[in-house]
Amino acid sequence: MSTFTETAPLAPPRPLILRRPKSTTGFSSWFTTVDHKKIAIMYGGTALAFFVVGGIEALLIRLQLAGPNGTVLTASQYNTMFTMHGTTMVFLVGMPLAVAFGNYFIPLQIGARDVAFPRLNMFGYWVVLFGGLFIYSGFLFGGAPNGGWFGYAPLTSSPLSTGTLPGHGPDFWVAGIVLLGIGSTSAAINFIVTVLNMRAPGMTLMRMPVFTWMMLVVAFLTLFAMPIVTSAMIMVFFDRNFDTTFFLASQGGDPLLYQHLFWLFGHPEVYILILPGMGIVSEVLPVYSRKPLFGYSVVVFSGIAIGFLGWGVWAHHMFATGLGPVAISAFGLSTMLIAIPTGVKIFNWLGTVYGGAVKLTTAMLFSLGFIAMFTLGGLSGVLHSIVPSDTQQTDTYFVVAHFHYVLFGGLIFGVFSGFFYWWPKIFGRMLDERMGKLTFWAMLIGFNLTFFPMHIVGLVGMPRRTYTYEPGYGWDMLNLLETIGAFVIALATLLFLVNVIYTARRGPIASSDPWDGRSLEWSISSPPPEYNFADVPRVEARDDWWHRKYTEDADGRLVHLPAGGAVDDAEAEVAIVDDAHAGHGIHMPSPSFYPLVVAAGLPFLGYAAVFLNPWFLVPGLVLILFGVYAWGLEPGTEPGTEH
Ligand code: HEM
Ligand SMILES: [Cu+2]
Repeated sequence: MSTFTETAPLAPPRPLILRRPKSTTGFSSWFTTVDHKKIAIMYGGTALAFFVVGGIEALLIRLQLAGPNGTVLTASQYNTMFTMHGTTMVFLVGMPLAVAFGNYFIPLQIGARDVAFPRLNMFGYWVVLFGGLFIYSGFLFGGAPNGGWFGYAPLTSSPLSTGTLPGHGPDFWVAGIVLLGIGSTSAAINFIVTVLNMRAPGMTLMRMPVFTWMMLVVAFLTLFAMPIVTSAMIMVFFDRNFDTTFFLASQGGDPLLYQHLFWLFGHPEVYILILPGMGIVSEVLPVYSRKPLFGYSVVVFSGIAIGFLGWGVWAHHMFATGLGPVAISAFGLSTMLIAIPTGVKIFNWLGTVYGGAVKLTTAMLFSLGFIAMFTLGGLSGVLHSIVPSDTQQTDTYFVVAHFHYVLFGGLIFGVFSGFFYWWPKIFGRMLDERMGKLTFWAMLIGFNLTFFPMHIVGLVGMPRRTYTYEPGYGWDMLNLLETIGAFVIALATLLFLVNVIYTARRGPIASSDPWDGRSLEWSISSPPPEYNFADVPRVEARDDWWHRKYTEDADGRLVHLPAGGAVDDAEAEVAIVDDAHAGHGIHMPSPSFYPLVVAAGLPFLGYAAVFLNPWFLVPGLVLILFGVYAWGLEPGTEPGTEH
């Protein structure tokens, strides 16, 4: 029989190897934060930095092609530039930007205090940052990727290809994509669980804001698409290093297998990049049209339909490979089909604006620009789905024009719309509208100047991934225009950054609801407190916040509700004070070191793969195992911390 010699402690002592970080403010807190809003800002800042880098690469490409016989880059540098440009824009700009907005606004829009897995969230961010730096470190250590953003095997997989692809370029690319896949999968899992499990009472799925809906679809696409490309990467890695022959035709392998795997990932990836933009636009248009979104459920279901159909069209990237008439007819048809839900969405957006009290703010301009540019890109996409014309257009600049209309028009215009719309909520200050409008017009004009002529040079035969060309094909003038346009886009981007820096100090303070918004994020202060909602809201309708502000009189006219409605500035102040008060007793997850430790171990595994040097595994595994162990033992919330 044992006897108690002292009062038993309530919980067994925890073997904490490092002291738990306490601070949620100040510089060091950025390395340990688990706050979804701070992590979102880090994602956004990182993605913008990579946008500048990818943009500089684009400018170098365009300088090289500005006139015939360009000498700005060597052929091999050119290969590196377009590969890194594409890889950067897709994996280090597009996906992280979407995750940034999702991270910030999914919890706010569904009335949650955080995402489901705050530390996994933090982990995902650091993996993406380290993964990006890892790929770029190829420039220092033996060759940056140079096999194009689709890294076609056997170009990238054959040991024989060392002649065409000297150095470690493909190795960095292969390992880097796997790392980035780990990061985006973490975010996807978090979004799915957050949306499905953490909605405020009354927030049914069909009351969710469209942005959150689209991010849910994106998260599922990411979750299913990344394993496919990861498998392909591992096979390339094995072909390169361990004498397998998955993709080597000379030894019984099949290069087409790589293309199937890549595009089975790659086409859904395109929707991973565009659906967030569609979601943002679906938030912005109703607010500045002062009307509810036209056909909410149709917009949601067409988004889901795109999510499903996007899996059935991958082989339209392979029409020129001789798949056979039945296969290409089927994929041609399924590709035409996907234009239907897309067209339906465009119709709904126009229906939202039509007859509305439209206010042409910068955010609204970018959303309208999105619709126009994306529609043009969609139309040239339909041309690609017609197999005979695709056979002419494929791998020409016509394709480059098409996918920039879709990606730049769909992703970048959507994201800029989101910047101007949500900036006041995130940073508590308004961006300058005059500078913003100038940014928009410069970007719209620069964009069309850059990419419209690409349709024409493509149709008259300029191949994509052309390093240089002779004069006399009729390409010179158009290429010069494209280059000038690219610099106009660069100016527009610069102006946006100036706007950000300028308004960080001088910008007017934003009220909690500066645009008279419709969704829940506008019901709390700008920026929101760490715990988001002092009282978890009870949701009674779609556009709940709007319905708390307005009602209809007997004649169906909108009436502003005096009380309980929009918080004006004075009330917002009070609300903040109240929040701080109410915040007492709300327990938020505590900061942590360990997700950063685990993430820091992963690039070492990458280097081990690139250099086939097992010694890199040692620091990598030490960091990962220690980090995972400590993370596992650490409680989610430290008792006795402030929140
Ligand atoms: C400043 C604006 C941009 C300019 C001037 C630009 C220019 C170009 C050019 C000229 C190429 C073709 C290179 C070649 O085939 O030799 C290219 C390729 C590409 N761009 Fe852009 N681009 C811009 C922005 C973007 C954005 C925002 C995205 C995506 C979100 C993007 C994604 C891609 C991709 C995926 C490729 C294909 C790379 C490859 O073939 O491996 N670009 N870009
Ligand atoms: Cu596709």
